[in-house]
Amino acid sequence: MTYANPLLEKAVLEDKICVIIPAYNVADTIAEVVKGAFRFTEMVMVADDGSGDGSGEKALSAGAKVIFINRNQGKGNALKLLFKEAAKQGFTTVISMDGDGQHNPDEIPRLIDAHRKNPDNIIVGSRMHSRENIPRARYNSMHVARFFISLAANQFIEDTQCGYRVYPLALIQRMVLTQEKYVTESEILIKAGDMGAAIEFVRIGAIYGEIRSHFRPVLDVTAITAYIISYFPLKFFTEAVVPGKPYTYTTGNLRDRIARHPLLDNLYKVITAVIGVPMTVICLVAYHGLAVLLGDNFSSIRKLGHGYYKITLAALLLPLILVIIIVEKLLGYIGIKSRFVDGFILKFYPHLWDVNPSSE
Ligand SMILES: Nc1nc2c(ncn2[C@@H]2O[C@H](COP(=O)(O)OP(=O)(O)OP(=O)(O)O)[C@@H](O)[C@H]2O)c(=O)[nH]1
Ligand SMILES: [Mg+2]
Repeated sequence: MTYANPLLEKAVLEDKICVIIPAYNVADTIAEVVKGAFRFTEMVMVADDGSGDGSGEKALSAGAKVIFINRNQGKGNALKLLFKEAAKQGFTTVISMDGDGQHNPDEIPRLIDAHRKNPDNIIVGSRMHSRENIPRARYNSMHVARFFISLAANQFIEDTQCGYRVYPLALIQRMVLTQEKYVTESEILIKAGDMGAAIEFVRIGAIYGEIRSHFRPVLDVTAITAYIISYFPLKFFTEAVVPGKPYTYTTGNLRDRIARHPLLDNLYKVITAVIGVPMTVICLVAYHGLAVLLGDNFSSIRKLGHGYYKITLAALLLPLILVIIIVEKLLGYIGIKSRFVDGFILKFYPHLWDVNPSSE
């Protein structure tokens, strides 16, 4: 095997890093991605999730170890299987990447560099600096998601929706992953950040264009949003009554226990979405009222230094955004192009966090 950089070879072998790729109907691109990854790692593992186009076979011929899953069960399930398999084989860190050609393997060394500087951190590729290369609706949903995920994770994460990441497996093993499909990756960031782990970003290229996506803008964005909203009540209840405690996630906490039962999990998501707006107002009252008695409650919000009102506003405006998006879509059908929502999102979902200094 040849390595682009001989020093890297040593780094990879010492750190026991492997590349993992969840794959679903990516036969056109997977072999190139696997071969590209092999330039920097000694092991590439692919989870072929019931693809009907021979993706798994293509990955096998390119030299990857392939886990074949009979029936399609989503990206989250594939990632969880890959984490387990990597740990079983003695790897301590994994680099996850997409198999559809959106992640350039030549950027692996930059991720490994960041990992070597801070081996306990999660490193996430960020595409948010290249807004012009990202479809408008996708960029808007990424911008809103990052506001709420950063809030739950107690730090700014520039791109919360990118699957090109470095995960220390010891950190992953400290959390119970309860969500599926595209929600799992958001769940990981929220739980890691809310346990006190640092999440860094490394800027990478944003590759869109002709690439086919399985991401369903309405259903998958709704699923991610529903989980984030359902994560908040326990976090902010804890923060409201326990001063100086910004990190609230503990393995198998009440939210995890609710998620053990899919029906209960969905019911809880519906209830928290419905009571979301009044809860935000109750939190506002507790933020000011209980502070008189408890001092530094809601410490994750207090340490941002912007007060509570920007967060209240962002939460309260979420339903309005949905309405504006629907109206803009309808206007589009009769030939009227409106981009009002873009400015609205930029204004009301601001960047409130200090940036982790080791990030680019
Ligand atoms: N194993 C598995 N992998 C999946 C599944 N859905 C998507 N993937 C893989 O996850 C990666 C990202 O999937 P995409 O559907 O492109 O989602 P995305 O990149 O977040 O969305 P876009 O930005 O719209 O491309 C690709 O490598 C897919 O093959 C799935 O159901 N099972
Ligand atoms: Mg994609």
